[in-house]
Amino acid sequence: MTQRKRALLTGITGQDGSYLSEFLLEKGYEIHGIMRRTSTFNTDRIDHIYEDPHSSDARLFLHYGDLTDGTTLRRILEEVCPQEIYNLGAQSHVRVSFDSPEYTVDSVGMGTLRLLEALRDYQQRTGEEVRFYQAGSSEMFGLVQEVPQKENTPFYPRSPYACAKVYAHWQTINYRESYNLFACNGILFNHESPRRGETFVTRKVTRAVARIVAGKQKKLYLGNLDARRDWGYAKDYVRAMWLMLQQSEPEDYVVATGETHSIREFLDIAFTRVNLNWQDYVEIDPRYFRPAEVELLLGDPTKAKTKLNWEPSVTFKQLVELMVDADLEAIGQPCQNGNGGPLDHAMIRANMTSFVS
Ligand code: NAP
Ligand code: F7E
Repeated sequence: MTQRKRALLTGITGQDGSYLSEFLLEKGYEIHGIMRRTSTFNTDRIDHIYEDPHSSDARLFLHYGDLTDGTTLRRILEEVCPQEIYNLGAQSHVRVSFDSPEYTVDSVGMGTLRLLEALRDYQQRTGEEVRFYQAGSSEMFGLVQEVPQKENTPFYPRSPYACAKVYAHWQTINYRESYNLFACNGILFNHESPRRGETFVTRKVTRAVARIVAGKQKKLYLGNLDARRDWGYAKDYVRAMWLMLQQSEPEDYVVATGETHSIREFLDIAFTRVNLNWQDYVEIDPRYFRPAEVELLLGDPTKAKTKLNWEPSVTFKQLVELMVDADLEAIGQPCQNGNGGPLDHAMIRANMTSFVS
């Protein structure tokens, strides 16, 4: 009987960790995820795929650990003996990284180094190849030096988060070249979904749309509406991570849609989905401005398309609408009218009488 492949994931409880776990389970993998101990449950995104580990069918296993704790990472690696590692764990919020720079750099930068060190020793000791995926970010391009951004576009990071990702990126290359590790950097542009954290701008908007429709929120406070991002669908992006580790050579890849849109465009589509004008609800709160902003990101995914045969499957408009619909559903509001069109305006107004005159 052939042994099933084992994958070890950091960040399994996050947006990408949950989609990647689903994807790998479908491919027949056994999954081991490292999760932080928290005083309340943090497994919402993976509860639907979790099985009692006592069951003989169980293929998803969770281990307590933290990227700031190298001893534990090492122990888990020795126990699990994976064929693939996906390093998705991070303090991933750019604005928060200005408030907590040391912790961000510790988890994102040093965390990656700790994992690479453990992997280097494991591979040297056992002689077994373990393929490594590093979750790099378009934030590394920061103050962009070239449009669109490609694999060889110079980095100009603009936040503690982005500086730490650049460090992790180069350490991954350094370990590949120094110790012959099969280590790949994905340079992923923003990717979103109904599982996106509620404080990232896309989810903040779609969740607010649903809450406004339900009469639970009156205003939406945002920062810089002029920033432009290359937004894709998270489910598509985890497929690219896996594809990178299935190639004959370890390389780095940009994963993006090749389109850029402003926060205003996102607002337009999101509020139009429920027949509202975003201008009636959105207010600017300077607290959401960043000390240094990344104004424009636009990726060139040509390499991923040609070498990995990867394509995004969801358009920008579809992405916004699927996120709005999911938030409406989560709050108990019907997503669409009987004709499959946007929600009925009068019905929304009826639900909003508490605050709309
Ligand atoms: P996310 O939803 O914020 O998930 C981050 C994960 O990391 C969570 O499981 C979180 O655990 C875990 N984590 C945080 N601090 C940790 C620590 N000290 N030790 C161990 N685990 C820790 O992020 P995501 O959107 O899934 O992104 C996945 C990865 O891709 C991240 O590295 C992110 O920086 C990177 N990335 C994301 C995007 C994007 O647009 N989504 C684009 C480029 C790169 P809790 O659940 O306990 O908080
Ligand atoms: O901000 C602007 C904000 O926080 C996008 C992370 O996954 O993608 C993400 O980082 C833009 C910025 O994502 C609000 O100033 C306006 O220009 O949704 P975001 P991000 O900073 O691009 C990259 C690729 C990652 O790697 C990161 O891990 O939206 N914006 N008003 C706002 N942003 C937030 N969060 N909240 C606002 O109220």
